[in-house]
Amino acid sequence: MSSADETPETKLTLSKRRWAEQGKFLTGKTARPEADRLPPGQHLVKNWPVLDLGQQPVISLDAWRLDIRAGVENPVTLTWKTFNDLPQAEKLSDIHCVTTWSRYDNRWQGVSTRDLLDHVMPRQEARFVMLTSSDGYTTNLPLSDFAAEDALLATHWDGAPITTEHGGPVRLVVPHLYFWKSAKWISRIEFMPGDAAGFWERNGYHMRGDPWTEERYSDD
Ligand SMILES: Nc1nc2c(c(=O)[nH]1)N[C@H]1C(S)=C(S)[C@@H](COP(=O)(O)O)O[C@H]1N2
Ligand SMILES: [Mo]
Repeated sequence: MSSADETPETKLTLSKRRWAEQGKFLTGKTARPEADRLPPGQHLVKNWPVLDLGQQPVISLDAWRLDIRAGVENPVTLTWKTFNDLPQAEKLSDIHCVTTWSRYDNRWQGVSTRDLLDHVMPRQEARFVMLTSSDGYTTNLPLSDFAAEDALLATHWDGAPITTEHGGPVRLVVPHLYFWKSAKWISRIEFMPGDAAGFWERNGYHMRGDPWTEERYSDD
């Protein structure tokens, strides 16, 4: 509800104010002592394993599209050019896979989810996100986790374009959740008022997937 004496706001300040009201920036990564860096039940690896459903779609940059149309004030179909015109970010983070491997210090470049959210502006009632990928994979997560400070749509890892097997040209990285939430070959992002299960979530895995509290499997 709006009052008559409401201060005029730009779309950007409005979206920022909504985030603040909903406490969306309060979740995400916090500083941890090195000894607490590895979540329970995880072991450290130096290599980078490949995990997917076995289909690794090869997508040319000309053909690449990212649809963000559902549940937003500014629906867009991004091309490689319009995606790369968004502000560029660099993030350093650890990977935690539910199959118990973790990999430290991954350097990612791409577009931060916060800058993407400022661009598309989820509707006020949006609370959850559904991600769809070119291999048919889907996964869901809370909007507050998608909007974490170190989450991004990554195009580069360790200074080079992300390879096809690891989800290039563009994959999501949400480092504070198990890695199955980090959709490779991302092609669609939908914002929803209620939660809905993606591929692994329909197959017994947790709706949120916090490695620190071992949210591996669903309780029911
Ligand atoms: N599109 C897509 N994204 C996906 C998957 C998949 O099968 N398809 N697997 C997920 C799982 S279970 C994990 S552990 C990570 C693995 O990413 P990596 O192969 O780059 O290590 O990707 C996640 N994202
Ligand atoms: Mo996984």
